[in-house]
Amino acid sequence: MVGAKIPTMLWVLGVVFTFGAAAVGLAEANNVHDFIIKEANYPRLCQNKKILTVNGQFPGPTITARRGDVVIVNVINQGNKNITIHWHGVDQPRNPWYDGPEFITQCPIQPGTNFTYRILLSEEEGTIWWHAHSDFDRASVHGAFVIHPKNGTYYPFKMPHEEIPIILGEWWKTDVTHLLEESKRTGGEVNLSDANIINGQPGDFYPCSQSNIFKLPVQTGKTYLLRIINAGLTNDLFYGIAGHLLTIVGTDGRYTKPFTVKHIMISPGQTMDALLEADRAINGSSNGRYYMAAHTFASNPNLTFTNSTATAILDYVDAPPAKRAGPPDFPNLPNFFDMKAATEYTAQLRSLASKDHPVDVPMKVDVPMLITIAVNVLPCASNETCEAPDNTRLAASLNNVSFQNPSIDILDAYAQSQNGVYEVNFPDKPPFFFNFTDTNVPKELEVTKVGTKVKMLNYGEVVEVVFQDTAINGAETHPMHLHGFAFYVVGRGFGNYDAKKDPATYNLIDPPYQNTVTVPKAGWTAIRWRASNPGVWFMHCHFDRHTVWGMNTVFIVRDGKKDDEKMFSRPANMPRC
Ligand SMILES: [Cu+2]
Repeated sequence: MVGAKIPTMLWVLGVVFTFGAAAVGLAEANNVHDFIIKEANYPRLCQNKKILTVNGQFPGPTITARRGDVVIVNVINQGNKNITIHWHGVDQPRNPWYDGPEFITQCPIQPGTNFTYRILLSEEEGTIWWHAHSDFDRASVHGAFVIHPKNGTYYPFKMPHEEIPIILGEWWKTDVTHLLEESKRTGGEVNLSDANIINGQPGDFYPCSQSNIFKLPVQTGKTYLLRIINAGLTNDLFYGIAGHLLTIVGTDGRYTKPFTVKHIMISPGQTMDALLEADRAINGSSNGRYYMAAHTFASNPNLTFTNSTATAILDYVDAPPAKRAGPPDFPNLPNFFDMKAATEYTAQLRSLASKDHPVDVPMKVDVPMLITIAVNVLPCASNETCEAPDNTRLAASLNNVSFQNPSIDILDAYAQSQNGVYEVNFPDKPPFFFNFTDTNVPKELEVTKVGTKVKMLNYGEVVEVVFQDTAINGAETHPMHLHGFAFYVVGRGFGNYDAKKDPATYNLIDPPYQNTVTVPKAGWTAIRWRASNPGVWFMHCHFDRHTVWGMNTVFIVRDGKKDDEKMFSRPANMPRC
């Protein structure tokens, strides 16, 4: 029944399906977690606030696993609202049932009920993360997901002394559920966060925050692996550490060719693995204490943005005590609008492409798609007043379709061949061609169509998506995230994509392999992947307000012919809508 060629992970799964949940394979025994969703009090910025948490922790607990493991997470919803959890960066081969986005692959987990996720790791190695995939719950329900090499294999770089998750995020004084409801009611912009944060803390430049600033104790001569995650809802971020360089060795759960920088730019949804050499105990002006800092990269200067600088402290525990009194040195971060710094950083990302970590870039494309990205408006209903310009309601679209969540999940509708839940006509190209990135966009292009349209793919087809940003309502970067796959980022540029000229500039040798790509402001990005993962897979902007406005679509990958090319059948415990 199970052939020798099938990877271990599938073998474990075979055992589970054959003998039922009681016969949990050995690989799973030590990889079971209970995630209790509950409210907890967190004082920040001189105010007490109730936030939704996992196990009362903020940021949430780190999951640690090895490459190829099966990880089980029991989610017990003791909160007061519906929730789902997504395992961001896990391909979940054949296993969309446990991917998490609400109304895409499951109905939400209702208060007072439980749901057990079975997370199938395959080729991921490095840092990924997990987060809520319902409403704005991700603001406080998130954590690191660290995947170590298999037993007997090692990092393709020097073994670090310690590994530290650095989770960048945002803090709102207001309740994020209220924030979302207000923006839906008014149709206007979502209110800005009150601070950027590092590991849950805004740091020294915020009132009532100094005593709880995150401190990273280091020893001279040791190497540290920072697992940096942007868990924020809204902000691309610059991040750096005073007096220290960062050597980037991975992104999105894959290794990169190492490169050394003073600072990084990281978009919501992305992860960056950075080696830090602790070699400056006595060289800085404060002797042994250095700020790490993060602030917003604002690609659209016409939008207001969180102009907060979050700080934490790198603290040499072996620095001479008498000299440790002064304020820490502060890193030189690019300014808020420094497009050049952001672009130069991103351009350095390359796959490691070694013998042990080879690339497999598809050379032939079966399904070419050009997808325009836009922030749009919709008419305000006759009985309401809306806050977007000219009494309109903000929306967002891909190829001029603003995605509407269905009332039951698309995966269930697909698996049960239920009609009327979604349409299969998501367009392969935009409905009109215009000068996409010119700032004088015709007014009539601001309004979008709405619908629940998906793109059907055959098993194994190679897809190329060129994301094209548009200047409709202002150009800006968009971190586009694909579930179920990582993809090669083969090209990018500014202006309008030119199908005749631009493919000649592609990197098909060692392009970065990512799950969240930053599409440049008024520019384009080309990604390629092979659709060899049957199921229903969400694709969306990782700015959460754009997601709720509809900057999303869904790929449905049909089953292949062979048994191991088919989606697993529906687990019995799926929540009901
Ligand atoms: Cu976006």
